[in-house]
Amino acid sequence: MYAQMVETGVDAVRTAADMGGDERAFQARIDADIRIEPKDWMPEAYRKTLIRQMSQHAHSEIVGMLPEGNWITRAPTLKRKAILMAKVQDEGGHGLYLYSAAETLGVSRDAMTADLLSGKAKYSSIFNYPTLTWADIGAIGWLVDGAAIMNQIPLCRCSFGPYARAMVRICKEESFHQRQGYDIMLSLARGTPGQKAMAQDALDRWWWPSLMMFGPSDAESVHSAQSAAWKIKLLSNDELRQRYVDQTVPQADHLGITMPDPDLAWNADRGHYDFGAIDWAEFHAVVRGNGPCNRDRLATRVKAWEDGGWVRDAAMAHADRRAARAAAAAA
Ligand code: BYC
Repeated sequence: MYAQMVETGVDAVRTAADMGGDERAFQARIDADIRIEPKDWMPEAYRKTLIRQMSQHAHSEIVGMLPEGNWITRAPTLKRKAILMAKVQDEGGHGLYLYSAAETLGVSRDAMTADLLSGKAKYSSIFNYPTLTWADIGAIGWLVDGAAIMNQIPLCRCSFGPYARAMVRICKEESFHQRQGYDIMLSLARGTPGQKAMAQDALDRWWWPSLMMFGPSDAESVHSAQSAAWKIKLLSNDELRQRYVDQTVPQADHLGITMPDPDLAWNADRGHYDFGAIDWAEFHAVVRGNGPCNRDRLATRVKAWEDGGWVRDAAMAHADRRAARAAAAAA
């Protein structure tokens, strides 16, 4: 089993035989649903897995601000603009909670940022697609935040305390985001034929990438088995994807628009919707950096980092002066 996993690149799941005393006690706590906190002993691989997932998650929130930020200046009404600004700001906040939660594992914010800007760290594939029309803002809220909630509600019960706690607030905000997106879609779907066509076009372009957000199929997922054993993942990629399809199809029906999938059909025996094959070649191309907007997204983040250099320098100079004054006063 282990050899096979190494050959296929799948993480080997640790068994009791592989574990020393500390690790057995750690796994027993996980099995008993006791949260792990930053100062508790933890296996190095658990720490690394969390840093990988949490930092990717934080990067996704920060990069996720870009496709929607693109429409702030062009929102159709003042009210829609105010709502969109608040949403994009929330995403920035989510990134910051998640970076802080990851820092409790001993990694610095600078190191995580450097990995994002160098292209070493991943972020969600979904943010490498362009927002071509206002309907895309509706589709992102409805579909992308909808997928995010489906994936993140279970994370509120994951084994690592700071991650689980950060997710509680994030999920509440995502739920508002999802509703605002659906509200945009509803207005368009009930609008002129041209507006309804715009809503349909956005669904056509965002549906398949949103299914890809859940990651590779369970058979291909490298980290799932070990992450499930550690209760970082409570539901598998395919389970979450299926729940998402089941939840979202009736919402599209209510809008009166059509899912771009001829194979989509209710399967009464399974009690779930069957759906068509995902284009995994597209997913892998996007994750490897060759999606429609990967280069643009990264270039924008790098520029923002460089343009913000003077702010960081000023903040550091101020902190240094205050520290020097405090030291002088204490002497
Ligand atoms: N895109 O073994 P697997 C948001 C990678 S933010 C890119 O299944 P795992 C929002 C995966 O990282 C949404 N890469 O991995 C923000 C791994 O590569 P590495 C972000 C992906 O970790 C603003 C490899 O493929 N949500 O919603 O067990 C506005 C093998 O995959 C993707 C989170 O980050 C992808 N879609 O499971 C609006 C949630 N999928 O690391 C909305 C937290 C997989 O070995 N993360 N990969 O190089 C998770 O739940 C899990 O990390 C995943 C993947 C389910 C995503």
